[in-house]
Amino acid sequence: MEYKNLLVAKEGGIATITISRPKALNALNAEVIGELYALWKELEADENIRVVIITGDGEKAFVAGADIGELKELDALGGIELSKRGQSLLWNIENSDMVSIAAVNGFALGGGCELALACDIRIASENAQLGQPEVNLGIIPGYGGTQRLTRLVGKGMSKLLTFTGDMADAQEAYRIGLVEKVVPQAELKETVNKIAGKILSKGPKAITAAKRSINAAANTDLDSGLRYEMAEFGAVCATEDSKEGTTAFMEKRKPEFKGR
Ligand code: DAK
Repeated sequence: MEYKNLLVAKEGGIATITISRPKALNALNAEVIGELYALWKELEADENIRVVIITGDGEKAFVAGADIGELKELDALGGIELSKRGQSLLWNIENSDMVSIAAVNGFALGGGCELALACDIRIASENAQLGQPEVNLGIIPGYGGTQRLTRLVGKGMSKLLTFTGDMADAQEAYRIGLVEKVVPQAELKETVNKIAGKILSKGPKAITAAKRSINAAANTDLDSGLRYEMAEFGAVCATEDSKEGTTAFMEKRKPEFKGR
């Protein structure tokens, strides 16, 4: 499929999606959401792709939010439609067997911050600014920001950012756990590719099981989470990859994982 607002590059198991609406700082209008939804499905169907990097075009913005011009025109039904598509896109990203990394290369505001929050890992450039400024517009986060931001940085910090609409610069975002690493803009791509490559070198089944188990931690009580981990652990023990990984260690060689 052709995408008007997305650049897609695939290389050795890694897909990089660049959201490209430079005139609106890569803001998410309904068309971009629809394209991301379709592209995500396309990547899911490609069994070679195991890590997806999401970034924004240019050096100024990751995604500056939902498209405010479009939001202004929304009626109730339109709002529900947009919400359905956007929320299921982010749910698909969060619950995918593929690992997602947000390369936050500038402003990640509102829906842009929420997109980054749905990814597994966030790496920011030094010029990045993240926040949920929806209250400035008289609305609240609508793509899961109140939930995912709170789980990541805690209730108080989530409220501070959301109630004030203030942006956190990259260092502050790192300090509060909103991003996992901060690097100079010139090193962002290389850093993210290196992390993606490292993840690719591990057993695919193990990465998926670990992702599901860690996601469960945010959604369940400790006892249920531990039971979930136990079941996933049991399942990976039955994979060829777990035999290969442990045998390779004993034989002092590098494992060759097959994803089985
Ligand atoms: N939407 C549309 N256009 C945007 C935009 C946005 N979010 N952000 C920036 N632009 C456009 C600007 O209008 C400007 O266009 P021109 O005037 O050149 O035509 C161009 O991008 C460059 O922006 P600026 O001239 O403003 O650049 P500055 O460097 O001065 O400022 C800025 C950069 C990022 C601080 C500023 O652009 C800004 O404050 N932007 C808005 C950020 C924001 O409030 N984001 C949150 C949007 S609300 C929902 C789910 C989710 C949501 C809503 C509903 N449902 C489930 C229904 C989410 C809501 C949001 O994200």
